[in-house]
Amino acid sequence: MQFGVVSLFPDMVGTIGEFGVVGRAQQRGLILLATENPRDHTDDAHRTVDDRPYGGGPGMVMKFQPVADALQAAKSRLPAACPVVYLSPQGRVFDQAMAKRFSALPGLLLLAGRYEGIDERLLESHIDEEVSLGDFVLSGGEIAAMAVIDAVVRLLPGVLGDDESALQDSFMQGLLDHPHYTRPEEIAGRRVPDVLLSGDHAEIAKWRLQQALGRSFLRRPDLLEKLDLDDGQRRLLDEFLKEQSQ
Ligand code: 4FM
Repeated sequence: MQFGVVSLFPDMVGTIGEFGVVGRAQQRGLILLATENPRDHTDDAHRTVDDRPYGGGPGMVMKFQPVADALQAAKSRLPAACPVVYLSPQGRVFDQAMAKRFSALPGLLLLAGRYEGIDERLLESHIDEEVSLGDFVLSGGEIAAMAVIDAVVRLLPGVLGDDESALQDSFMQGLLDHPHYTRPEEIAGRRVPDVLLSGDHAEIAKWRLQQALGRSFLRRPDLLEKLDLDDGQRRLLDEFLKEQSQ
């Protein structure tokens, strides 16, 4: 899969390809990451990419032309029909389902803005989808673009090993993950739950599902409401809540 990112800080975006899962995916040729800087699409001596907002007020707005030209240049080096995604708090909230949808595409072109925003006419003429990581304000879209790329890359075939890909299951099922433990068995009087030491893999799987259901109910009831629990899951959750209340 090919990713393009239009950003005034291309070196920042490039660092995602240096580490961990995404780094390995890039080394192995499973993804291509290319950046395009609007500043390289200016023709004045100061290489101006921003201007004052019409109507006044504080801050600056990204100029139409350098961003439009950078998007065009990035597009020309990506597969045809790559959607252009703008990262901003005004967008639809990113989730695992959106990551999965993006992961089926041949490529994705992400626009990371800076300053107070981009000229609205860019949204109308050049942007297919506006996406938000959540209800908070970053200093620019780069970290959001990097988060989207990271979440998408881990879903691409062959990127995660067999061990790692099992880890996807919990959130992929729409639930929070279960608790994790490693050695030693006891830390300051806190013991690893007995079931995890039992070697009974069916019981362990049941306990993990129960923990995932219970934590989702307590911390993220919105996630559980989207699911249609079967009788077995319902019973596990009821049992969790009964034990919780004792
Ligand atoms: C976006 C700053 C555009 C400047 C931002 C411009 C954000 C978020 C975010 C800040 N992006 N989810 N939340 N961006 O805060 O995606 Cl021009």
